[in-house]
Amino acid sequence: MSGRNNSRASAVFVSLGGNLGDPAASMGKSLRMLDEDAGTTVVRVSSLYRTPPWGKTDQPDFLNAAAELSTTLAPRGLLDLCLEIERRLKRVREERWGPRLIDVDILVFGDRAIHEVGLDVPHPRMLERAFVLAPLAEIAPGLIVAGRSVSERLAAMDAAGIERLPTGQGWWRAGNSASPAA
Ligand code: PH2
Ligand code: MG
Ligand code: MG
Repeated sequence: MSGRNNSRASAVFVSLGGNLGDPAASMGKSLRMLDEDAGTTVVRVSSLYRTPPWGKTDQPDFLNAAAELSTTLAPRGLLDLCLEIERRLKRVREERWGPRLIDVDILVFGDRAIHEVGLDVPHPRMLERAFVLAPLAEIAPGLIVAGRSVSERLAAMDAAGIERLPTGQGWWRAGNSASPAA
């Protein structure tokens, strides 16, 4: 069931990405909507990264970022909120790994291991994806996932083509127009 996870806030990490429309604007709106949820606060946000498409390579480069949240939502409640945000930003679910306006994925939810329909935490593919680990290592290099730190995992990985943009960490706040030219 969704709903509040009582009053204890959990440290949560999410990844954001997109490669259609204005992904920086969509990612910024997503973070502001998360922050506006009564039980959820955006604690820290990475810079924006330009990343080559992974999985299906004949599509435009993505922008990606990672954020730390503090939330009193239960994992399923946070998932529902992420999906609702994607819907409000007019995301249409199309082909797997294909182009998208916005994607908001839960990576880590405190120390929880969750294997339910539609909700696998830690995210089962995050450790294979430099586009997830590079922004995450900027905000949480010492975070341990499956026994090793994010920075160690990133160092052992091919991150060719991933570019950290000079946006700083405040790009997502209203009024900041960090959108790099497409
Ligand atoms: N998301 C995907 C598939 N491929 N590639 C990059 N670089 N960034 C993404 O966010 C991404 C992807 C499906 O979620
Ligand atoms: Mg995804
Ligand atoms: Mg997703």
